[in-house]
Amino acid sequence: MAPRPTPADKFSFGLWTVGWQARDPFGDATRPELDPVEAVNRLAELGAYGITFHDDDLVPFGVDAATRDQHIARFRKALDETGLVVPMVTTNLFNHPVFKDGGFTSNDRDVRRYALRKVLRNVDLAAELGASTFVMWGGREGSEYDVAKDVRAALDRYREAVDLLTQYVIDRGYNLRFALEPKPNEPRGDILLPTVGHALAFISQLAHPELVGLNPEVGHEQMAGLNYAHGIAQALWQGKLFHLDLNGQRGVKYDQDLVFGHGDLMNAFALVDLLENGGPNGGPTYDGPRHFDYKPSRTEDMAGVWASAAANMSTYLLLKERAAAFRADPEVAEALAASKVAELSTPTLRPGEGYDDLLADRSAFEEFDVDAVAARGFGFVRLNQLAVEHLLGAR
Ligand SMILES: [Mn+2]
Repeated sequence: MAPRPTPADKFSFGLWTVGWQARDPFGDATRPELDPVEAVNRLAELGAYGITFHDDDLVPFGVDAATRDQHIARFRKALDETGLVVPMVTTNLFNHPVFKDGGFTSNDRDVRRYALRKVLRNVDLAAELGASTFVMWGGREGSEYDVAKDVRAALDRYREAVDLLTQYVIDRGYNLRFALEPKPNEPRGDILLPTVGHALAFISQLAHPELVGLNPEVGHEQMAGLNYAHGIAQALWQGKLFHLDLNGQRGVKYDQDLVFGHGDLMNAFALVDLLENGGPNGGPTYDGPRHFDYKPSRTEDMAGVWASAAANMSTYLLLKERAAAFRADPEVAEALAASKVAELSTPTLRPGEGYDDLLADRSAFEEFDVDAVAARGFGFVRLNQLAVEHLLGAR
C-alpha cells in the first residue's frame, strides 16, 4: 500500500506541471487548459501543501492591471479556502518571443531592461503571496553559436541582474531569497550556468551571495550525465540548497520531466535517504518544500494527470520508508562499518597535527603496509545490494 501524503510532508507542485497541456515541438496539446483554482483544489485534496507558479502561469502575459488583479484575487481565495501555501514563485523569461536571445543576458540592452522590470514586478507578487524563495531558471540565457555570444559579458550582465534583485529585496525588506536553477541545454543549444557546479561558482562572484542559492532539478543534472544526489550533497555542504525540483529522467537526452523515481530509481533512493536521514543525528538535511517539477506525459488524460501527481508523492514516501528501513537494518549497519563509510567523517589529521607531525609519523608512510592495505576490499557492492534489496521491498 502506498502511503497517503499530508501537508506535513511539505509536497508542492508547479502550476505549470499539472497544468501542462502537453504541447511539444512535434505536436499540439492533448489536454484542455486547467484553471489554476482547480489545480489548487485538486492538489489540496491529494495531500499537497504548496503550489508554485511562473508569473505567466497565473496571469496571462501582457494583460492590463485590473485583469491581473482579478486573476490573483481568485487564486488567493482558493489558497485561503484550501490552506495551500505558495512557498516559491518563479519567473518566466523564456516563453515570449521577445526573450528569444534571453532576458538578463540578451544581446539587446532594451530586452534586458524589460526583463528586469518584469522580474521586479514578479518579486513584489512573490513577497505579497508570502513566498520565501524566488527561483530563476534562465532557460533562454545562452546560445547556439559560440561567435554570437560573449560569454564573459553575458556573465557580467547576469551578475548585474542578480545584484540588482538582491539589493531590491534588501531595500524593500522582503523575506525572500533567490534560487538559481541550472540546466545544460534545451531550449538553447547551450545554457549559461549549466550545472550545480557552474552556478555555485557564479554565486561566489555576487554582491550578496548570502541571498542566492540553488534550485537543482533531477533531470537537468542527469541530462549532463551528472549524479543528482552528489550535486545536492555539495549544495547542502555549501549551505546553498534553497529549494529543489524533483522529477525523473532516463539518461542523457531531452528533458523528460518524468514522475519522481520514474528515471534513475537508485539515485532517487539515495537522494531521499540524504534528504531525510543524512543529517548529523540521522534526521533531515533539508526542511524546505519537496517540490515536483514534472510533466504528466503527453499520453495522459486529466485523470492520468491527477494519478501522476499522486504518484510523485507516493513514490517519495515509499522511498522514505525504504530508506528508514535501510538505516534501521543491523546487517546494513554492519556492512556500512565494514565499508568504513563513517570513518570518512574522522579528520585525516589529529587535532592540532600539522605537516611536521605527519612527516614524523613513520606509521603513516615508512612503516605503512601499502600492499596489505591495497589488497583489502571495501565491500561496497555488498552494501549496495542491501540497498537494492530494501528498495525492492525484499527486506
Ligand atoms: Mn526539466
